[in-house]
Amino acid sequence: MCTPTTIREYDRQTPEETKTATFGLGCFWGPDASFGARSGVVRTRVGYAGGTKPDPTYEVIGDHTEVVQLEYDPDQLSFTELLEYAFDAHDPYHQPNKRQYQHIVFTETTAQHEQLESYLEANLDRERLTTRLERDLEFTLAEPYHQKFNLRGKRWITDVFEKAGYDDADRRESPAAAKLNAHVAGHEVDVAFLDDFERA
Ligand code: MHO
Repeated sequence: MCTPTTIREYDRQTPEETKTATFGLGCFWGPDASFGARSGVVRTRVGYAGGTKPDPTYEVIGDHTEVVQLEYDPDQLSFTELLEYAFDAHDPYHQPNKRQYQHIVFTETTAQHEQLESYLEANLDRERLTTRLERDLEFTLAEPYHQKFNLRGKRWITDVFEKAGYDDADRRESPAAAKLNAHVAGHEVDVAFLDDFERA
């Protein structure tokens, strides 16, 4: 059941140590939900990255790109698996003209960078690759309006978070919210509290 208690309990049980991964895959609402569905993805948030202009916002995005940022449990999921999902989720040989929606794979550590190199070597044609590969990540959170966008207007869910005492930032960072957002977007989500989840 989706109650304030189940949400709080689910969020309390999350792994202590997570790693982050950040991808530009077009409009960030989609990957927020599709990555949120994956086992081992603990938290999701959306924002702007990949540009140089200070303080990007949705209205004044400048030269930045919409990105999704994931916190994942390295005991359950590897960066290479996330790369598989990310490359399945876009065409690596076609880059949208609009910078806002471009494809970018960020690597934040040497280990991630090495995994990316091996992934590319094994799976893709480097010559034709148009996806941007970037190592310097400066991430700016998107507005609360864009976080877990599929929950927007779903009062029967957002009320539960409110009753649990969560504000916008708490909900954005909530592992339970990531799973619920994925679920209402129509993704298969393997989480016990969703088994008997119904619109109240
Ligand atoms: N064309 C989409 C873009 C949203 S996305 C956050 C829309 O407005 O529905 O860029």
